[in-house]
Amino acid sequence: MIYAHHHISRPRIYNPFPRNGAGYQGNIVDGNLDGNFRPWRRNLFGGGWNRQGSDRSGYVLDTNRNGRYDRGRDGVLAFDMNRDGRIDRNDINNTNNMMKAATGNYDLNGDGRTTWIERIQGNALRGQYSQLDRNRDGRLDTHEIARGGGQVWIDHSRGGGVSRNELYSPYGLPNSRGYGPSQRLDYVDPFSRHSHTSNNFWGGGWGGSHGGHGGYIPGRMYAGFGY
Ligand SMILES: [Ca+2]
Ligand SMILES: [Ca+2]
Ligand SMILES: [Ca+2]
Ligand SMILES: [Ca+2]
Repeated sequence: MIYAHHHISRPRIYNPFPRNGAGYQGNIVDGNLDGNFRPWRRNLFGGGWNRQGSDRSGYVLDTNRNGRYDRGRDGVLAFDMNRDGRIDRNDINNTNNMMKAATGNYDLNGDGRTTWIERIQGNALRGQYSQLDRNRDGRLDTHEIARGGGQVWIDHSRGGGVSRNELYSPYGLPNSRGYGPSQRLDYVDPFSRHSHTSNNFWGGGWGGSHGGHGGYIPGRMYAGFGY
């Protein structure tokens, strides 16, 4: 996947017609969940304006496939990391940290060095990830996410707060135009930084298959629609 292997140059694309249907999408690490109005620094890999390691960050599923986080459109992966029965922004930030740590990146605050405290935290987070990844294939699939209590947060109100009615099971997400629950989150792969969604009701139709309308070729991005 282009998100992991840099020998394939990843184009910087502004796609005026983002594809909203099923298929592959990139994951944005350290996504700036409060929008693009702050002077974050540019993400090295074109993932938008981020401040790495901010406690306001999240692990974004770029479901409208434009390379940046869009509040109310894109999903944010959310586990109840402190197990207090509710999901808040700390959980969401720690989910982002866990997804980084899963790949061996323990520089949680993104300042370019890994302290011994980050190493301890990162080790623990990596352990949490490997418990979620029950079949040890490196990815979290729908069942693994659900069994771990994971949800997808879509900030419909665009205010940055997490409401209960903004949290979705990985089995039933609205798509990035707000239709739903029409999609299933098939898996999230932190190593190659992509995820995949399928249509629940039109599976195999437009955008639902690998080689069809929703097909995906590394290095290219298509304007198309899932419906
Ligand atoms: Ca987006
Ligand atoms: Ca919590
Ligand atoms: Ca650090
Ligand atoms: Ca797995």
